[in-house]
Amino acid sequence: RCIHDTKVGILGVPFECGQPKKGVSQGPDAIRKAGLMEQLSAIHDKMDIKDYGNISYTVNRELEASVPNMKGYAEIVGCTHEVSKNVEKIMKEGRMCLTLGGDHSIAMATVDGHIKAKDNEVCLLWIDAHADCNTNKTTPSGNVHGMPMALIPYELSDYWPHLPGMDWHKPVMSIRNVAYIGLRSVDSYERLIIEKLGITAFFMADVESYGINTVVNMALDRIDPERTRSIHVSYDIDSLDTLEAPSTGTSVRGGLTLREGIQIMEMVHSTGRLGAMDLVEVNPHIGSEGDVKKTVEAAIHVILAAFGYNRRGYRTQDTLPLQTF
Ligand code: 4U7
Ligand code: MN
Ligand code: MN
Ligand code: MN
Repeated sequence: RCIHDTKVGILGVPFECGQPKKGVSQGPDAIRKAGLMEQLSAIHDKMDIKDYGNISYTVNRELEASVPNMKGYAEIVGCTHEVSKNVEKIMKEGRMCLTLGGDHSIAMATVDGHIKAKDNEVCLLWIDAHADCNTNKTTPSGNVHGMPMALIPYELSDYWPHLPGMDWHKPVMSIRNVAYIGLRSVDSYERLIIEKLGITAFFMADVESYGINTVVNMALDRIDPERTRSIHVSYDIDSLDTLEAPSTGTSVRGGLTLREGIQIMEMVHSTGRLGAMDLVEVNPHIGSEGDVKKTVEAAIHVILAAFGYNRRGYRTQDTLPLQTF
């Protein structure tokens, strides 16, 4: 049983303008209602969890349609700035930050806040079926939840036009400190970007060949060889197989099992260097009641593993009460 304090701040981001399907903004409340706080608190008695509630933000309508092929641009600018400031604040209060989405466009802001709180000593694990590294020139959809990974690293900053209202967002992280796990639906320009920049990417075929344990170790070796950086995990629930997490907007079959999804976060937890985690793309308006329950429970399992829940059970300080045998 972990005897150290675990300080966590939870931030809800009920945002859905980065993609076209209604309902993903209900993700944070669905996850809370399923008992997240209670289950996190039960991990051990030194858990110190604070729910910062859901963010609110204002939208500058003048920004609307100011960048081609970025749907919901004005909302995205308003929301992401607020998210970045909140993540930075929560982390500067000495807490790990758990951000509940919302669609994945918010991750450019959670990573930004983390980088500002930790002076860029951050590495990033992107757990997803998709690579989310389209720019507004390569996107087949115009949906910004398919773009955050192109906004984060400085190596891609020249591929963007001027983004009005986004001057707070400084791409300072190197793509060398980023790895993907779980990819199986990658657009052809995304593949070009991954190969041209040499981004560390473990596709489902790699998970199949090496096993998830080796994949996570290889990923951490590549993105943080000194093992000193604060780890940011951006966890898209659609990394899991459709059977495990059906209630999400862009589900792709042939994904991670829940066992593999949990194992990733147990391994990250055991490094002792998890700084922040996003859990995004849970959409309680998709699928049956049973589908939603399954998806929300999967999200909670993955989160619990990140903050120290152990499938082996916990050690007791007591000795065995032998007289009872
Ligand atoms: B998610 C897509 F074209 N690549 O850009 C796009 F396939 O955050 C999907 O991973 C993006 O769920 C999926 O629209 C974004 C598409
Ligand atoms: Mn995805
Ligand atoms: Mn994603
Ligand atoms: Mn999705």
